[in-house]
Amino acid sequence: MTDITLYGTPISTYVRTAQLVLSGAEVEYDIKDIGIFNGDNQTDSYLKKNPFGKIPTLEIEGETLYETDAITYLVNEKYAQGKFAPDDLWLRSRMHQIISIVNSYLYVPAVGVLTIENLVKPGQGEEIDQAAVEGAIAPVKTALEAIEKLAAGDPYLLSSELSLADFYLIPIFFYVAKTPQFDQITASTPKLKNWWEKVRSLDLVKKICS
Ligand SMILES: N[C@@H](CCC(=O)N[C@@H](CS)C(=O)NCC(=O)O)C(=O)O
Repeated sequence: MTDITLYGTPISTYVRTAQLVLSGAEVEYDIKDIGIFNGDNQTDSYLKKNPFGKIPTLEIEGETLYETDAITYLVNEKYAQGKFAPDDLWLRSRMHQIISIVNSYLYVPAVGVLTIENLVKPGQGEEIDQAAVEGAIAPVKTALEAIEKLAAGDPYLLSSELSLADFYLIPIFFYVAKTPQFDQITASTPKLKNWWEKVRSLDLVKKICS
């Protein structure tokens, strides 16, 4: 039992982003499973912690913190001496730009559509909505091409060091790499494809995304 609790199910990409930062910072924490397909995230007790019913939520030092950007900021500053954000102002701004692209333009078509349709619905005996899948390809490609242009680092997105931007994109690649559309959506982003081949074998990534 620790005094840090992460609420959420570990299949969630945003929960995994929080876990990558927590584990990367070597923070010990407990995870309290809050499912998103079984209504756990809509119970009165969870909505008191997070009124939007989203996961993750972090409880720490008697405080409740939700929104992945806030959680990763706190954990990185408090426990990792800020090492998952580049010192250089421009690189740090690029990191926030990539995170914002993930949140605003990539997450819904990549996770909400490609991942749910291809990887979740068949397991629940539901039919894949092929029109939705087709419709998600262009917005995913636009977002990945934008990130590809900003990803000037080697081997990681911004530099030779992992940053929060990597931690946002890794859990999404973990799923979309398993979809039949992966080659199509990464056809014009060879750097990202190469990046994924490297990061997927990191111990930290294997520990959190499996
Ligand atoms: N803005 C939120 C988004 C988190 C989010 O969308 N989480 C998904 C799981 S990956 C979720 O809670 N989905 C449940 C739902 O929308 O009902 C954050 O940054 O934490």
